[in-house]
Amino acid sequence: MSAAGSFIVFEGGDGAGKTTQIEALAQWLRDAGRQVTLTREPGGTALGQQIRQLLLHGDHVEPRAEALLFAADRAHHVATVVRPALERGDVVVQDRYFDSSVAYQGEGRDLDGADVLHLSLWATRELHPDLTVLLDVDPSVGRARRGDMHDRLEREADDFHSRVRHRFLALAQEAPERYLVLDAALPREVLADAIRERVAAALGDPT
Ligand code: Z5A
Repeated sequence: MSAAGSFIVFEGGDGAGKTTQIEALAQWLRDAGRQVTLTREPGGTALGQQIRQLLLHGDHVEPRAEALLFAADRAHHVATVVRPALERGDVVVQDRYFDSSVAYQGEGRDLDGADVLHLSLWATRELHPDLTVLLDVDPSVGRARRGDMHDRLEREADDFHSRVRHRFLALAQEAPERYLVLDAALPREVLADAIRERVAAALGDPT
């Protein structure tokens, strides 16, 4: 598990509002006197930035190579950023983690989800989040919010994004005690309040 600190992950489809909610949560935690590490995958390290560029803005990548590159980013990120922060006692608030691999590569790319998860567990020496906030978004809503900016995965068809969405929901149903699932169409402040309430309970009230 996550040693001294706490590990909170945000997941969901593109345009779900993860960045918006992560920033609000991090500010609230800092105002409450918590040390926060805000990070993301892919791209939470210098090496990860290069992997991110290849994955999201490069040419075609074969599905198995794609899964391995996300796992390589994760292995380096967890070892050099996330675990050290947790060992310091930080609250790590992270945009995407291994559920994204299971949903996008396992379901979207039609690889074996168990294989994809196993790869991430190996890469991270089995570091699980303490809490995963899943912002559940209809792909058409997410697409409308994103506007004209489309990376390599965002350009995939609606069917791909629907399968990804349902895999995220299935993962949350398998372990409901470790997830907070919210309708991403709710107003920003309603979502922020619900997230704060759950995080406060998970951290033993940081205020
Ligand atoms: N990926 C993968 O395949 N496998 C993996 O293992 C991992 C990732 C880790 C990373 O994209 C891509 O990598 C992602 C999955 C894949 N691609 N796809 N497809 P990213 O990290 O660059 O971006 P993203 O995760 O797709 O998020 P995003 O598009 O940046 O959106 P967001 O962070 O979830 O949302 P936002 O930026 O906070 O909000 C989007 C807009 O909506 C913005 O204008 C907000 O003002 C607005 N917004 C936010 N909340 C609301 C509410 N509640 N109501 C109305 N409007 C709102």
